[in-house]
Amino acid sequence: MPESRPLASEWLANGAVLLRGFAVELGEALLAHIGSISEVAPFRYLLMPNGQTMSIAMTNCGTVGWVRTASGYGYASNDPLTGHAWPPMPDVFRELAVQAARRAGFEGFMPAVCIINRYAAGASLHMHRDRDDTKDGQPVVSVSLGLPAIFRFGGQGRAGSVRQLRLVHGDTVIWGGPSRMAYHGVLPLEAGQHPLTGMQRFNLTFRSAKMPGRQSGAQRRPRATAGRSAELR
Ligand code: MD3
Ligand code: FE
Repeated sequence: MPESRPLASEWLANGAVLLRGFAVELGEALLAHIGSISEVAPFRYLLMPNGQTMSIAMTNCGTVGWVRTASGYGYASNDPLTGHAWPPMPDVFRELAVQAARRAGFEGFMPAVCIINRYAAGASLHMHRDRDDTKDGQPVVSVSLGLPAIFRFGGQGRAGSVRQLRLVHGDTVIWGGPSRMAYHGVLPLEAGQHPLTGMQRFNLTFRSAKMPGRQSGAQRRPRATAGRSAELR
């Protein structure tokens, strides 16, 4: 693990920390696992509530996975494509996420799921909030692999200033505290070649999944609006 190496850590916003290059040394191992995971749970393009298909492909590993449901999005313990359980989260994934969270001050982070996003040239993610998907007080840890992307993030509301950040291979961001509810998105991926991923970018997000029926009354929401990407457009 890159634990002993001195590392540039940048404060991005309240609760958000960028660890430049934190995952670089693990790049090959992470990508090899992404390959084996996608043999069991293939990348797929989810349908958005507006009927269009997302431009990024997605799969999962861990005890649950992020899926399209009848009424939106949610976690499911089986892959709807295969009917089988999601592949287990590799130890190297979990260790990376736990160490990154610790660096940012989140001791005892326990990721249940890693959502794996795959971007080809032109793929983008509209500004959205991941509202209902993580347990209170737990951060989201995100790892960028392959081609660089321009990541955008704003405040708690749709209005307000949006900042842009270029995330390159190995960059790791911990989104905790108030930042977890910030609007964010990714600009269309610029075409390019990366020695490890070719023409693609991968993003891993580690989350301590909040399962339906296990949340407290204060967070319960109508099914129609439940889901971290309910606001994807
Ligand atoms: C800030 N993924 O999967 S990672 C997503 O690059 C998602 O694939 C982007 O947004 C990607 O939902 C961005 C950075 C990220 C992930 C989750 C967050 C930032 C976040 C959750 C809350 C706040
Ligand atoms: Fe998101």
